[in-house]
Amino acid sequence: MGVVNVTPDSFSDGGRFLDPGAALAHARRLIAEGADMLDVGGESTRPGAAPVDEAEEIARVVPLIEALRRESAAPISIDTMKPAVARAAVAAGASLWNDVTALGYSPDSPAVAADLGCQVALMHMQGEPRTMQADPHYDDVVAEVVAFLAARAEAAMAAGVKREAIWLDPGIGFGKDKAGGPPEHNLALLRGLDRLTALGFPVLLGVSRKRFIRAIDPAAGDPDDRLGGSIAAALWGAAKGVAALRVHDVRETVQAVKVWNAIDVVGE
Ligand code: HH2
Repeated sequence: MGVVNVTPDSFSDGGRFLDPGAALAHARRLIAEGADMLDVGGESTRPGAAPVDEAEEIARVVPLIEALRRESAAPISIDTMKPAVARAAVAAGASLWNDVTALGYSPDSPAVAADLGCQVALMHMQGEPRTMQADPHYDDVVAEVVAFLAARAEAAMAAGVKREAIWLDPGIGFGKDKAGGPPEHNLALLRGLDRLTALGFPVLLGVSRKRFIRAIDPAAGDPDDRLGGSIAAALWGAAKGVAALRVHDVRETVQAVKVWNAIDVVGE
């Protein structure tokens, strides 16, 4: 899943693709590089990010989704917490609602997801983006994240979302590990991915360019400098059976997964 952020302030590529032409060119490039799906977002969820008005978010993402739909069959995911944005994006051609609030932003979200009939990715986050890195706390991060996602999947199904439509995501970097502290929560979640895949839903994993890489390698201060760590964590996810990797560097990740797969097949 290749990331297309149509935002002025995303943590790794904010502002680069706010212009519709630049966003479309970037999306085309990710498809050419081997992305099986594109994740289009019009609101940054990085720690401290300011919320975006619904109409503004729709104006950022819908023209891009429409343009992509005209020229490519690649599935499109909409990265939004707002039901109205998901509705507009699905009408424009998106087929997956990627919600970092696991359909928890609005009481209407589960019913809207059921009504849209699209796929839904439910992600775990502690707190909300503005403050989530201040002081996250867990007694047992893996157990709490797995229990939360299982409960959100139940809530989605109770509202009418089909079981086959649900993806789960542990939300690496979302209310995990105090800013500047050791990466304990994120690493525990990566180590414990088996316990999430055991729920039987496809798992989506977003490790690309995230801050926990800098916590391990302080030389990786700039998000663009985190490719090696991103690929290492992506391959770990692949080994644990995740169904999709949400990445900024599609070409490099596709190559890494291909090589890893080739070795794994020979090894069987
Ligand atoms: N990470 C980001 C955004 N959306 N969605 C899911 N399901 N999983 C993730 O790990 C995830 C996500 C953060 O990355 P990015 O889009 O590059 O930054 P920003 O939120 O600042 O736009």
